Amino acid sequence: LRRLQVLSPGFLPDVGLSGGSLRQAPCSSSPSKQEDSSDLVSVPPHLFRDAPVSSRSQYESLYSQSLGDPDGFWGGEAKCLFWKNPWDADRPVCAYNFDKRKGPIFVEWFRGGYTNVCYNAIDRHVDSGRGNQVAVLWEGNDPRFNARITYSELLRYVCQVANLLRSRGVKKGDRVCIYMPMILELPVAMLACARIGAIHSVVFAGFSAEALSGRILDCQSQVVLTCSAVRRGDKMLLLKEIVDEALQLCSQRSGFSVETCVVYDNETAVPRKNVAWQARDIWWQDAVRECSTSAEVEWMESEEPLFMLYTSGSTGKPKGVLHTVGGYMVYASTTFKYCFAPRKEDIFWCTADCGWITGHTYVVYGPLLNGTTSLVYEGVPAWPHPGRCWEIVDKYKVTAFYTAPTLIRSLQAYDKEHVKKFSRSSLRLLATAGEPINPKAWNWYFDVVGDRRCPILDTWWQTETGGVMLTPLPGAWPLKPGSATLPFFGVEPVVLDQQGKELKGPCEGYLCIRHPWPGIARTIYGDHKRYEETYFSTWLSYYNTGDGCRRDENGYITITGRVDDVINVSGHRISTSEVEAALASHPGCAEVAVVGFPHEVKGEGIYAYIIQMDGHTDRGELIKALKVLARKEIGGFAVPDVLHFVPGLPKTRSGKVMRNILRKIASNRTDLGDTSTLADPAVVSKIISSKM
Ligand code: 6R9
Repeated sequence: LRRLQVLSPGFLPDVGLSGGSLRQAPCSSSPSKQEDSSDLVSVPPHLFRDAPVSSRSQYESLYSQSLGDPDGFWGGEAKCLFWKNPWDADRPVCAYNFDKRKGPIFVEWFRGGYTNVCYNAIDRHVDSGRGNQVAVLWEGNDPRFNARITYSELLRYVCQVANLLRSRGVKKGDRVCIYMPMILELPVAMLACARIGAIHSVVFAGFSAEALSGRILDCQSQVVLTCSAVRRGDKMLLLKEIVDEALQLCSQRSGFSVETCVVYDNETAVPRKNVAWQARDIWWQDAVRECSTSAEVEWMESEEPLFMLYTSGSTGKPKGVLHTVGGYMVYASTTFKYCFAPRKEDIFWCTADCGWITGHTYVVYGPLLNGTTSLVYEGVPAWPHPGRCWEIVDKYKVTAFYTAPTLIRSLQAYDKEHVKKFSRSSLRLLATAGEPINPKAWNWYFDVVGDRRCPILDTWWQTETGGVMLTPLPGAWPLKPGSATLPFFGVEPVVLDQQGKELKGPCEGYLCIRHPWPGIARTIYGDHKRYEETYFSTWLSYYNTGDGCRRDENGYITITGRVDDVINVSGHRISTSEVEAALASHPGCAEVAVVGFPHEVKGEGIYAYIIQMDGHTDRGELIKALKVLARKEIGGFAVPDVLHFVPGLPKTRSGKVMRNILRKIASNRTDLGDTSTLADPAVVSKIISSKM
């Protein structure tokens, strides 16, 4: 029996739960004991009385409207933004084909409408008298450096950069590669592109020259925007050197040469005179100074491209996921409004780098489209001390904090004191994205960081979805640790079984989406066939997310991980994240990654990589305890065959654990592929040498 934990006596959650009793999910192969041990958590809704949605019943009726009358719902949301020309009234707001058998896959929203995302994110607020409000707060890696820019100032700055780009020949439809650290100029550069209709391709400034050159070549960007160098934590990154090397690779490999490279002079990291210079290079500051502070807006048809962003698939080269103007703008704006229920005085801090989709949608576009103040942080989370994040929260009175579970897990390894010594009283909302959050990390986030006052939005979505797809809405229904709960408006998730049959009620299977929502990516740049094959071929007539999920009788959806992370042990389908959650709940365990490996008897065995918590010494006891936990939380079949203690895990720079590498190490394979794009490539050999 599940206990409903109500933290505020006056608040009864608005769900059809009678006492909260739960049946086991019907799929015999779905071990869900791990979930049974976690309670539903209700947070007193007083912090969100003015939220656009404040109860589940209100959500249900708006949700049905969004599915039943997309024209009414999305048309209404789109009208909150400025359109130079309205979209065609004589056709539906959305036209699409999700079924290959009926012809090419396509999605279109708001056809015939003309707008501009930069205009909506900045000019609109200035025009309505909010020019003096702070648009972006910036905190440097070094706590002594910070800056703030109002909407009016941002408008002038963005216009200057737009003019600079135009003066270098950039026009509508051209690709501009942005390889910059988290300085104020990064959002400025993105918005300047959006203003003139150029397609920005932000490449995370942590990728190698090799990776950067591949991305520049793929989209043939004639202009690159970068920065001389940056300090992150104790490390110095010489970005301009990396760009030079990448551009050399471009010309060596295919004779492609970039015409202009604009370099922001970051004197706090490296003096100007130390930066190697080429004929194509110009200094950002020198060039910007010469440019006018007003720039015409390029009015864009709704389906024209806004940006592309490269993301890795399970195979092959990175995909340039392409988003278009109208749909992305409406989706970024609408999801931000409902999920984060922004108030005028809010300070919104999303820790994601603008090099990832979360940075695009919830550092830049979502907050600015809503006229909110967004915080940009240049540094790393636990530097120079493990409490840096909470110090920043207090310094700027941050009201909403949005981060990745990996950050929570890494901070959780330190003493609570590093959190508790900061007040955090300005916080009213916490959120996560990017990977499953295990209940232990969730509870730490909720108890220690949020003092059990702040709802946690576990938001599930993807680069391809443009914005949040599954999420709790703050204060509107009880939370469940580890579950992204319910679909956002206009999103109709379906759960399929192995045969592609839609499952009803509580179940477990493959997560797909039935209809398009405005934020769905329209294609993979230059490779529409790959788009069709990746997302619309496994299951015909749905968008295939590639994730597995479980739905309970409350309708709550819990992501069980990428489908390829599912292992099959003696016929039991086990999600690796489920085993991970069980093991990670032990206090001696700092981080865990679980993969399958070939096993003579069981088909697949379970191989667990464990990072032991600092100060926890008795390994023998820990091994025993972990086995007991897996057995207790999931079942005997879920007890790992191998428990391998490692000093670190191979992670991408956005913090995702690269399970394919771990899988190969577990099966003694040596063809580990390219490990150079890992956050710390050296960790791989450390893991191999620690293998018993
Ligand atoms: C936004 C972002 C997408 C993949 C996605 C899924 C995983 C994201 C999650 C989550 C469980 C969540 N993922 N959010 N898994 N719970 N709340 O991260 O986009 O980098 O494209 O990654 O991340 O596996 O399919 P992206």
